[in-house]
Order: sequence, then structure tokens, then C-alpha cells
Amino acid sequence: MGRLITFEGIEGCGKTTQAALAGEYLQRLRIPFVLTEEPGGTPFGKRIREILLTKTLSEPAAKAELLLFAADRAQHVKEVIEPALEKGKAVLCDRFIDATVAYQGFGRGLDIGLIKTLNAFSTGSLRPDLTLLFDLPVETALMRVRARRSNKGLDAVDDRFEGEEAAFHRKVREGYLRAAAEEPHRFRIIDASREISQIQSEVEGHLAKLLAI
Ligand code: Z5A
Repeated sequence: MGRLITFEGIEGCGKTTQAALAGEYLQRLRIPFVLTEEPGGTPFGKRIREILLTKTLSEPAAKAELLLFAADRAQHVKEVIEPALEKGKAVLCDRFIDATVAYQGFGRGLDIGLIKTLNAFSTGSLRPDLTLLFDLPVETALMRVRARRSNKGLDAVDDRFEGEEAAFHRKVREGYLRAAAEEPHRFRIIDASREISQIQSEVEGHLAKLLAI
């Protein structure tokens, strides 16, 4: 059986950058892996992602949003994650179950117990072997997101989550830190305010340990 490693944190924390670098590290070592993401890790999920992230006049209700993330995950686990694990591959997943607890639970205020039940239902109780939580102050993360947007020449915020207030992202950060405190054996909290290369070295150290490289 392979290992499931999840990359989590607030938007702009740098987890997508680090997941890609982790993939390059495993590639260099010729360790078979799959790099994937939620929402949108399958063709079906890409359609759900579009609905979830695009700002429209008809905003989904918080409960509808929760169920769409669960649907995306159920498909992703069945179509991508489980088959890869069965082949003995390492799965690097950009966001997974903890994102739903942090965003829909702490951010939107939905019932955490229900979210955990739904997470278990959509994953068949599959849980990550290791979760890397990229933690940094909300202000730093939002500055990075704004810089990225202006580098791309974009003015308007058309991403529903990017358009949320700093207070929302603070609640999400708090949710992640609480989840990490509840399961210290699974989580590694990484100081994501450092240089990309420093964070990369730490990530590689955690992967090397888990995968006995
Ligand atoms: N969501 C949810 O609500 N519930 C769920 O169950 C799930 C997801 C699964 C998906 O958005 C949204 O769905 C997400 C939560 C919600 N929205 N929010 N917030 P997404 O997939 O479009 O994006 P994202 O997951 O939030 O992440 P991202 O935009 O890809 O950003 P990131 O992974 O945090 O960071 P990054 O792309 O690696 O870096 C951001 C910028 O900072 C970029 O320009 C980098 O070059 C730069 N960067 C990266 N690292 C550094 C360092 N160390 N220093 C300086 N600059 C850096």
C-alpha cells in the first residue's frame, strides 16, 4: 500500500508550490507518485470545482457547498487516490479532509461532527498518513495572493474564496491549528512564512522519514 500525504493551509500559504517541489523530489529519487488536488482531481471534479470557485449571482448555500466538496472527494478517492495507493504509489494531495473541517466547519460555521461523518463517508474512512500544514499569518498569505493576482494582470476577484474577508481566513487558520493539535501524530506544522527553499528542505525531510528514503 502506498502513502497518502496531504498539503493543507490557508490560501496563499504556498502549499501548491511545495506540493509541486515535493513531486520533483520524488521524481528525482524515482519513487512512484501521483500529484493531485481537491477540488478538481478528476474530470467530474473539475466541473464541480468550476461551480464551487466561480463567483456568480446565485451563490451556493453553505450546506450545498459542503455537499459539493464531499461529492468531489468521493469521486477523487475512488478514481485517483485509492487506485494509486493500491499500486503502492505515494499520493501528494493538495487539500483533503482537513480543508472541509477548516473552511466549511470553522469558516462557514457548519457542524464539525457532521463534517467529520461526511468526510468518513466520502473517503470510505481513508485518512492521510501525513498532513503538512503550511502555517503563516493571514496578512502575509493575502499579500501573496494579491501579488499573484496583480502579476497576472487581474484586478477583479472572481474566485469565491479569494473574495472572503481576512476574518474568514483567520477562522480557517484557527480551524487548521485546532485539527493539528487534535492529531499531532499525523500533522506537521510548517512555518510557511520562510523562503521557499527552506520550507522545501523541511518538507523533503518529512517525506524522507515517512517513505523511509
Ligand atoms: N476548499 C474548501 O472550502 N473546502 C474543501 O474541502 C476544499 C477546498 C478541498 C480551492 O482553491 C478552494 O477551495 C480553497 C479552499 C476551498 N480556497 N481558498 N482559500 P484553489 O485550489 O484555487 O486554491 P488554494 O488551494 O486556496 O491554493 P492556491 O491559490 O493554489 O495557493 P497556495 O497553495 O496556498 O499557494 P501557492 O499557489 O503555492 O502560492 C501562492 C503565491 O505565493 C504564489 O504566487 C507563489 O509563487 C507565492 N509563494 C509560495 N511560497 C512562497 C514563499 N515561501 N514565500 C513567498 N512567496 C511564496
